[in-house]
Amino acid sequence: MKVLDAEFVKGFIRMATDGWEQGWHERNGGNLSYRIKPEEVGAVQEELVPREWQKIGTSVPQLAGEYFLVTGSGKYMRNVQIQPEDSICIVELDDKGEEYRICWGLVNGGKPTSELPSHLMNHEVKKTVTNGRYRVIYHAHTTNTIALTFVLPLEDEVFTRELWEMATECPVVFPDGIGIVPWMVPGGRDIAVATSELMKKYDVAIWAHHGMFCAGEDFDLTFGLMHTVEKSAEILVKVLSMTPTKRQTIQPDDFRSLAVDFKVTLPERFLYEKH
Ligand code: 2HA
Ligand code: ZN
Repeated sequence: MKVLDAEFVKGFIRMATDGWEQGWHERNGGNLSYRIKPEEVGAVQEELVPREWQKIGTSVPQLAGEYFLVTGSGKYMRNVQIQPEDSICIVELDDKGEEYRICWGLVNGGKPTSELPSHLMNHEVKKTVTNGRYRVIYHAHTTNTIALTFVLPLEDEVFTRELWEMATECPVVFPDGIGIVPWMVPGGRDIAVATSELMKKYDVAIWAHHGMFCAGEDFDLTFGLMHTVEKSAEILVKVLSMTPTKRQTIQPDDFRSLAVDFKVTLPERFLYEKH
């Protein structure tokens, strides 16, 4: 089968396009990666031609030998649908999880996303803690979430609670909460380590003054998660633009009732009393 005919590639391209249409991917902002299933690799094997091994810049031994579909460094999310062979690539990892080689795509040259260390370290954590269920890592420059990192304290508890309050579905969609990475230089190992630490307990990590990372089982769930968090952030931005104080809101006991009916566990540390 041709790579571009594979369902996982079509799903990846649709997600990139959806993110572009949301306004989350100015210029070359944002990146996406998918940990490919062995049978999906097998189905497109005829088109895979390995190039030179390159250093990842970190070590992900739990991902040794795995294949990933990833966006290219400097490539525009806008162009993933229009020129997929130029914008995205399939990479294979070596048997130590320290090097990668491109096997398909980036036909005009280039490298995988500059955030490859963050993507792979997040994949490694999520593969381990979900028993291999999670396959998608998504980074976008979500406008309203970024705006909030200038006005809310950069604390997991505050972001989680404030975003839960803005839409009743939120605690059901991300019951484990949201982690916050303070401002750091993007692209390197340090921010990758900080983000992957948070991914041990959360599916969402916000990079202050930069954007968001989401992890999930498939494209729909991961995109839906990012969309839900960003929509909630948009409501909070609107509320804060009207008034510094809410007249009424969802209270801690309301969240506790919701948790019972929707069969989710909401950690008490997010249900603090406000003064
Ligand atoms: O340009 O979003 O974080 C890609 C990025 C880097
Ligand atoms: Zn970014």
